[in-house]
Amino acid sequence: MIGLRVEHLDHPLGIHTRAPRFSWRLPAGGARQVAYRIRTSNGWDTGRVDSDRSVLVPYEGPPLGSAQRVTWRVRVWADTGDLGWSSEDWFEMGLLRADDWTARWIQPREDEVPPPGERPAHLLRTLFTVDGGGPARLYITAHGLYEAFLNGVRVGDAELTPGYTQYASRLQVQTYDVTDLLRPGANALGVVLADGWFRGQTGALRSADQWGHHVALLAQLTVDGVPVSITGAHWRTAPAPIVADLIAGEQTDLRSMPTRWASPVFDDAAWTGAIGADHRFDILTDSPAPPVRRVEELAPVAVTRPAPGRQVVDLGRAINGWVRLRGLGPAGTRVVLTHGEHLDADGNVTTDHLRPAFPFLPAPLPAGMVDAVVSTGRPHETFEPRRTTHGFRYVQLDGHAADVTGVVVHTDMRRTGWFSCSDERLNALHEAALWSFRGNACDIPTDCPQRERAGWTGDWQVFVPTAAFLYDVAGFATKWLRDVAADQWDDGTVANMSPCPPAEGRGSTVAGLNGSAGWGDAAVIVPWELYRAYGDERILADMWPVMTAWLARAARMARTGRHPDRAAARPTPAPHEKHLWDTGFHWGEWLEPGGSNPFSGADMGDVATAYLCYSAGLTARIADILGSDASGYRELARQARDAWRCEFMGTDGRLAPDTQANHVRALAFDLVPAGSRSAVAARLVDLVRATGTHVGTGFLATPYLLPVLADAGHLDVAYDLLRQDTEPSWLTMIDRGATTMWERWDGVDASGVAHESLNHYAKGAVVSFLHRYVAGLSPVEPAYRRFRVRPRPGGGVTWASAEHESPYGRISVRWTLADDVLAVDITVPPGTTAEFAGRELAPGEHRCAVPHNGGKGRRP
Ligand code: RAM
Repeated sequence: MIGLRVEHLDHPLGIHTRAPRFSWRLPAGGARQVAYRIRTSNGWDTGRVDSDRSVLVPYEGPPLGSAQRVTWRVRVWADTGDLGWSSEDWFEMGLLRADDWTARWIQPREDEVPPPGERPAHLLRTLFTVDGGGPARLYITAHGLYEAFLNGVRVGDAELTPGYTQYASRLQVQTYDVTDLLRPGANALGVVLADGWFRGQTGALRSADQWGHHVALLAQLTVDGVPVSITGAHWRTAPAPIVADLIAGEQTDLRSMPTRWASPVFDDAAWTGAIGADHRFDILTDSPAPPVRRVEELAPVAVTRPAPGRQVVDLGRAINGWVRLRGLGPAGTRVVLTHGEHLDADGNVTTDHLRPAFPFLPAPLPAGMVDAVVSTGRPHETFEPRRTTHGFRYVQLDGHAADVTGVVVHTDMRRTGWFSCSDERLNALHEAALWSFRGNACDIPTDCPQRERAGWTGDWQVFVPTAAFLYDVAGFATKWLRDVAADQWDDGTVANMSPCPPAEGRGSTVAGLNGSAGWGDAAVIVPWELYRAYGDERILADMWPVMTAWLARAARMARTGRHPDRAAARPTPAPHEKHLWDTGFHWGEWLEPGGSNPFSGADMGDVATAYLCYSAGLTARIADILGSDASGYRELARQARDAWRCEFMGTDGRLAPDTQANHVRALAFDLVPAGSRSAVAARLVDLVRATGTHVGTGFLATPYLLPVLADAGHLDVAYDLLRQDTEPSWLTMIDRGATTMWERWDGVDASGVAHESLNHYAKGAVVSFLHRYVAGLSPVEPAYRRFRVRPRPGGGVTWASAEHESPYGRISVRWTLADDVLAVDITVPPGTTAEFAGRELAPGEHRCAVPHNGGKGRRP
């Protein structure tokens, strides 16, 4: 057996899950599992279990204790015979109880706290001795961002720890194996503590101090399970010569950085004692996700000198992360780094399009993303700002021309999806969507990596199926959903973003913007998509209270309120209005070309009622899976659908509003009667053709546009839209040089001026069409246990291929079209079944050929 995993991680260290789930894969070949047996080092033995289950099998052994390390193996019997025992894998528990901590919270002395963006990081250190050497662990977390060093050596390679969560109720602790960093005798533990999300600027409002006014640290180092170093009043602290803020940037004068400050020999007599702090232990938790890491480095592709003393470095693509500088110049040389996604007409970096602007502010807020460093003049010196992040492609260096390496930073997820085809522009589009996701997966799924960097629910909801094809997002999305749950209001409102900083949540001046349809529905749609991609039922169970409270709120709002326009037009409510959700704030189709402004109070009942129907329907299916009563949700979906029809579908079958988005939703969410589908699709085609075959949808309907056209027999129109290259269209972005997806269709306009974010993955959800229709690979049963291969050639594409590393193993589909014959190579992993051209394919390699009518779109 291969690919042994615990939860969604490779041998996790420090988990809190009391019943971790085991997964394994069968070696490639034709096998199907018929039985398994799991044995753990703490005495759990399942014996032979006749079952084909190999994904997420829960541990049911003796209760697991704090810091307990467990090894496990699995033996599998397949239809081809006994496959024997796997090699050994392990997991280790974290500190599960508050009283496992003897460490106390500490904070550095801060007599005066400068304004956000200008605050120094702090150095904290302690000395301790060890005499014997057993396994050593560092359990550590912070209010702010910590970076730990043992005897001067950096602990681990995780970045931006402890990660971004709803700190009011969830704070992650990392567990590191530090056995190899300790030495007999004196040891020093040092920590750099910066503001991070906890206290630094967050979101478009640039709010700071969202969870507290002071940074703080909690750390406990154990050898053989016994604490040998803990945070407490004996720690020494000093401000660091580093000013760091996630949004503003990081500035340092390397000449002022004490050398060897994290080693035992350093004299910290001039530092001050740490202050004890009274922070919570009961909210400490683990992370179900892999950590953020430096995952890739990029060499510059071009360097220009638009002005004296200035150079502009082009990394060739937009990323999230930072740069590493070498060659910092003679002592005292200062270089200022301005990061951005776009150049102005003179070739300088511009961030004007990224500055948050609001009607209630006199001027747009600063874009930030400016770093600066002053050199010591020492050879081989480097600068790497690890306490900030930037969304950028270009970096402008003023003052000195240092050597630049781009550092790509995001959650270190496993890549699981690939696509390519004969059309290079479609490949470029796929690459842009992929990199937009990579640019927005920095511990949480963000809308954009430069402007507000917030975990907007709607953006992730529309993109999660695409992301789950490209990367293993199971742990990453689970972590985020825990914050969605933590952020939910008592009345069921789901916050716009998670983690939701208090300045944007309940009780804030913008509280009323939370709870929008299509955004809050992430509480239903994201768990559902994770279930589909990974077969994870527990996430459905965990999110059940959240999704049902969200639906109860929507149903209640539908029942109790009326949109003023409707009330004016129809003083007596029609009976169906009890299930029409037309009140509250909604982003609506958001950024729909020519669409209504959500702040105008326009009626968004068509969008909201459609989502009520869709989410209620999904919740009914989830109830079936969990063995709960689905009938109420099925009924709610039916009532919402009827209300939608009564209100938005005329007796002549025409839909209002007469927009692409409304027609797309009607088809995607099954809102119209079966007999009307083809007429609705025909009208959608008319609407598309009336715009000269241009996409007219905004955020919500865009992912469904091409699929509904293809499913309704208009594959040619779907391809025409996909390949359209005049604005608005996807390929306009590619032709204008986009390396990530833009927030707006006119992100860079015809005259080369940038508007808003150039790195928003939402519109990139179109690449699911490449996976599922062009290459033709889509899941039928959870975790791709059963999948469909149905290539839909068109648009002049002569070959396409997709690969997906599913929980059962690697699926691959590759087709070529020649002489009206579609030749398809399919790899079906062990334990799965593929559907192709009306046949069922067993595990193994298959080569199939079917007649094809020259790409006109009939099924092969
Ligand atoms: C924008 C964000 C996000 C979107 C919301 C409604 O500011 O960038 O993409 O979901 O607004």
